[in-house]
Amino acid sequence: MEEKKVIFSGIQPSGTITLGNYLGAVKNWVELQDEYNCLYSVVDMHSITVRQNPAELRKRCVEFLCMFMACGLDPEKNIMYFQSHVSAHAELAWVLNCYTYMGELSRMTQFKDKSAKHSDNINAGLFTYPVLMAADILLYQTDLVPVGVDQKQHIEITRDIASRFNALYGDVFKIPEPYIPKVGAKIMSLTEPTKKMSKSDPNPKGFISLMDDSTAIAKKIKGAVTDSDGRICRGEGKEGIENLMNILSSTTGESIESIEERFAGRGYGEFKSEVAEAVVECLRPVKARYDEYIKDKAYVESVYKKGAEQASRIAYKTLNKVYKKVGFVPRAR
Ligand code: ATP
Ligand code: LTN
Repeated sequence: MEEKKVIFSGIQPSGTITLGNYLGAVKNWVELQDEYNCLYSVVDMHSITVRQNPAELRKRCVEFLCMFMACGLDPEKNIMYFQSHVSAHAELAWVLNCYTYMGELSRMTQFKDKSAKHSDNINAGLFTYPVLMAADILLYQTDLVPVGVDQKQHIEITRDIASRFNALYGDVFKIPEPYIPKVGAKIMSLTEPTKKMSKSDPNPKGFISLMDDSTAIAKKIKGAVTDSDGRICRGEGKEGIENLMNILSSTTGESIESIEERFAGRGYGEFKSEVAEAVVECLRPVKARYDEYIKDKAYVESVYKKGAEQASRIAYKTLNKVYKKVGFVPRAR
């Protein structure tokens, strides 16, 4: 039988999962679970590159895992775990740090954005963030990395690091490909539609949290920034409307063309109501399942315990190979 291809992706437990994370990432992961061997990690180690409140971080990690399951990821079909529970991530990241250049890291746009945003805490972890991400991916001999378009540059640097290492030591790492959805790859902020919807946005009106109730969702969509042109179509200066069209399209499956046709000559009010309804309907079953999982502590624990065990087994195979290649003495048995 042909081996299934490997998928790896991660999400930082910062803030609350947004509609952007769902449509750009998690929703697509669900569609992959039968065809691929998938690993999904709550990347808690990445999240401390920005200061976190410890108690909140702990709580959020569990909430994120419950959210994965509520979105439809089946723990029997996917390996789900907390990054800090598989120490091979940190170990490989150290080695890869020694094969990554300051110059290439300083070109990362996420680093530039985050260091501008957190100018009081530009720590070395923020700078080497992409190296830890490369380790996440390369440990599992990953074929495909499903992410939103903002992460493409990080996949490229992962490929560069892996190729550099392979050129020196032979075929150690599989070279991964990004896997970016056609619609929903970049959901924009509702208040600033030229910026991506972000779960760490200090203004909650900018994003829809998967935890928001239907009234809050409707309110946020009705208040979404648009334009004064009055037409529901794509185009210059239409980022707000385009974003709502993308949201409608990815929540219902209707094509952008069909939305444009159907709403020709109709007003923004009517359009926004339909978008709000589509989002509420799309999130309703997710929320109901989430409420069940979050109550079942023992089950959730069993999921992340098993996930970390399964992930460790795979990860250490790669790490041992790497240690051998770079010349570390094998552990005495
Ligand atoms: P932060 O605001 O803390 O940087 P984020 O909301 O950008 O977080 P990440 O944890 O960085 O979320 O991303 C998790 C996944 O969700 C990634 O695959 C990312 O590409 C995707 N993603 C994040 N925001 C969006 C968005 N607005 N539209 C589509 N996909 C997104
Ligand atoms: N950097 C990503 C989160 C992330 C990730 C990964 C995604 C960490 N490790 C490995 C895919 C594969 C982000 O900020 N969205």
